[in-house]
Amino acid sequence: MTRGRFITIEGGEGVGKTTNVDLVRQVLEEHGCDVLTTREPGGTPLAEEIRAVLLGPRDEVVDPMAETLLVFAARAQHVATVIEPALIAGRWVLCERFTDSTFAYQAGGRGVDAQVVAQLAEYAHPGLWPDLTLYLDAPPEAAMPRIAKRSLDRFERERQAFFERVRQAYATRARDELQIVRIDAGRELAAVQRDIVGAVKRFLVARDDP
Ligand code: Z5A
Repeated sequence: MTRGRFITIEGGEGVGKTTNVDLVRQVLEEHGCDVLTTREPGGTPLAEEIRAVLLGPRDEVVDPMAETLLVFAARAQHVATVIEPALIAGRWVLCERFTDSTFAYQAGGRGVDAQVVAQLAEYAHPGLWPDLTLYLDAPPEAAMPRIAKRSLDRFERERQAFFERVRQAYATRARDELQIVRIDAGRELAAVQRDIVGAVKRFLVARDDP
């Protein structure tokens, strides 16, 4: 059985991650891939409970390391019970957000040491990194108005400076990690989707399966 591939979709609030999951799934399925879609934080009953704890607005200030450990607790459960078994079974896993989000939000946004995030990642998902990451990038001033009408979670209530640090951390990851493909998501949806389809098709052509 050939191991499946792990594809993630990353980016800030309102850049179009959820909007484009079905599109990516469709392109993969047209190529004969058996696709499992999932998300973080979440993807299992326990991890979804941790998601609710993380996202719910609260009066208490949340310590950045406590937040980081909660993210990784959810991720360890998700990887062990959903992602790894699917990959071993030859399925392709398409996940909204993964550890690049932790580099962006907890290291970039909150100031947690990126080396600590890297170490925790090796404990939570040893040897597992995405084969392809579609990084949808748009300035917060373009993306935030898209979600302005819904009730905002604890992260979405942060200030502009926080989102700028998150975006900067994503930019650093995209520069350093070859599997990350940056897509300009500040444009109209049709243009964004053209680039997403192109990136996925290039990955499919380049993959080295027998
Ligand atoms: N978090 C963290 O801190 N650390 C971690 O390690 C992880 C997560 C994994 C929840 O994530 C939070 O968890 C997240 C970081 C933190 N922060 N927040 N908030 P989430 O993925 O559930 O939350 P999100 O990023 O806020 O989701 P979102 O706001 O729904 O963004 P999206 O999925 O990228 O956007 P969308 O729902 O696809 O689109 C939003 C609207 O824009 C919708 O009406 C679309 O029709 C519209 N849209 C989409 N694309 C376009 C274009 N191109 N033009 C115009 N309109 C568009």
